[in-house]
Amino acid sequence: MAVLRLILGDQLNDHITSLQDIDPAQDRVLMCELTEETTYVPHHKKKLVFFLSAMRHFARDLQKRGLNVHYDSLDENLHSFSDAVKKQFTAPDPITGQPVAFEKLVVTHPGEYRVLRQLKALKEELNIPVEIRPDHRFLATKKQFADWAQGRKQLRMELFYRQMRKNLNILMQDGEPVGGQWNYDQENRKALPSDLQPSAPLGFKPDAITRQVIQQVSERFPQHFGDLADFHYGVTRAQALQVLEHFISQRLPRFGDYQDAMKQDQPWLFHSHIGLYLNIGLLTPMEVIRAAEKAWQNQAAPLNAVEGFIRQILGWREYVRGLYWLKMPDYKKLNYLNAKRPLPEFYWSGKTRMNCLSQCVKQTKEHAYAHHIQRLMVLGNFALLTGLSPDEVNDWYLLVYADALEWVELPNVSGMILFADGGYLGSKPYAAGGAYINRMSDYCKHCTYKVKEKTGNHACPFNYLYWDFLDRNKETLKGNPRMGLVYKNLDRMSDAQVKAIRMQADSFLRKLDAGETV
Ligand code: FAD
Ligand code: DLZ
Ligand code: SF4
Repeated sequence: MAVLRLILGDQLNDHITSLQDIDPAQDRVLMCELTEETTYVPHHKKKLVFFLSAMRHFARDLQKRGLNVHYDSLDENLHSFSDAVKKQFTAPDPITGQPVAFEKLVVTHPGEYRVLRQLKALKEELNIPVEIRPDHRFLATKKQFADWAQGRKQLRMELFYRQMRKNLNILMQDGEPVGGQWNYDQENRKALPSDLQPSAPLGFKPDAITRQVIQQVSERFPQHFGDLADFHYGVTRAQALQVLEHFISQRLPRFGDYQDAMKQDQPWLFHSHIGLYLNIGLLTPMEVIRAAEKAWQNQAAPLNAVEGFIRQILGWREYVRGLYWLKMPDYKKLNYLNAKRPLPEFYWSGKTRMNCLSQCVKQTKEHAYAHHIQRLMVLGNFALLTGLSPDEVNDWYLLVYADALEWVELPNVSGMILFADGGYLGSKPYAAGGAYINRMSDYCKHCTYKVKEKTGNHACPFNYLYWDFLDRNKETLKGNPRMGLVYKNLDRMSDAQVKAIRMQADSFLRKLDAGETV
């Protein structure tokens, strides 16, 4: 009997488990553009173009392979996966005039808890068998992660990463890490020299399919955040592979050195810009890791760069995915620091005198991209220090970045930047004053605030917000062994100093709440 095979928008891979054992003579592949998926958060316009165009290209390629693909475009106005599947079970087949009696629905495990719940509900809703297959694109299964986490008081990415290196024999020799160390991060914190110019990222001219999607997105989602101009992302596997090759040859050698660097008007630096392709299925983590490892074996890139890059994918990416499935659905509700402040307007407009924030928002708006340190130490640090509501911050990160899907966005936001999980993901909050941003960027040179001033009208707000954050959350954070030193420093401050910090932070936060430009 025929099988209906549903491919979700982030499962664009020929080897996806839902396509294994397909019988091209009988089975039907279903792909659908849905109101719910395009609007459950109002995604950045470029993210929408990326997803919808990549989906259309993938469907076209499956059709070229001789598969029977039913593709519902936005014009069908279907709301949810449930509506799209229901239609397949009830609508008459164009040839026989009768609905096809599918034996079952087959789908690969979705990336989001929200969608998993919907797919599970389909069983009862439509009274049909639904087979949810594992997603083999990830390198650790949900169970492997849960087994690793079992009995551990604290989960630490570094330990998980070492285990993954051993399990998969990556950058290993005779059971030991190559070069004798697991981690070369101490070499990976250089500021960018002023005369070093990263090459432009590889871009692609939109083809007819992408141009049509751009038109539709501009008409249907005019109120969504983000610019549509100059869409240059790849939308096929062949293009994603070109981006990977370009990164390995042009940028990987310096990825490590300048991983944490930020520079005025330079959004791309030495990063790979492949997160969106990995997350949608156009690249697989293992092929990316092997390509980087090969570059080191061929002496085309140094170990600090290759190890640092591989750790992001084999370590962080797998770790946050494991954590997401281990802790959902409760993870989404966590708010350890009881943060409640609404998201300031400048996260949309970029209108702030704080140059670092304005740069990061501007780039996010233009490209649906910001690199890790911008997300973490500028946009994230501000959200942490000013106590922004985890729900609002999560929604923002989920909609603004082309690589954002909840399984990876949520642990990074609630865990890594907001410490809303109380320390499952990281052992302490990533809080920092302006000195860190000044060390890693040239933003402060272009800012109206003075990064060296601690208080006063011209002082960099990060400086007093940092101490005010520590002071405000003293009861909750003081017991954290990794915060001992900073609390000792706070305790050494005179009452007058603490009072000045509190007053200045209070005045800043009032302005922020009143919608004034800060
Ligand atoms: P590179 O710097 O070149 O890194 C290579 C790859 O490593 C990335 O493509 C990504 O797949 C992986 N990676 C690196 N860091 C992480 C991490 N912390 N978690 C998971 N994977 C990682 N990444 C997403 O893919 N989607 C998100 O929605 C997302 N939201 C984030 C939100 C916050 C607050 C922070 C701090 C980080 C977030 N990240 C997210 C992680 C990281 O910032 C992006 O993966 C990265 O910036 C993508 O750009 P790139 O491909 O050039 O990455
Ligand atoms: C992100 C996204 C968007 C914007 N649109 C669609 C869509 O129209 N149809 C679809 O199947 N998937 C889309 N996606 C990706 C889904 O949101 C993603 O598959 C789920 O979040 C499950 O991980
Ligand atoms: Fe950002 Fe402060 Fe530097 Fe201005 S001075 S760019 S606000 S860190």
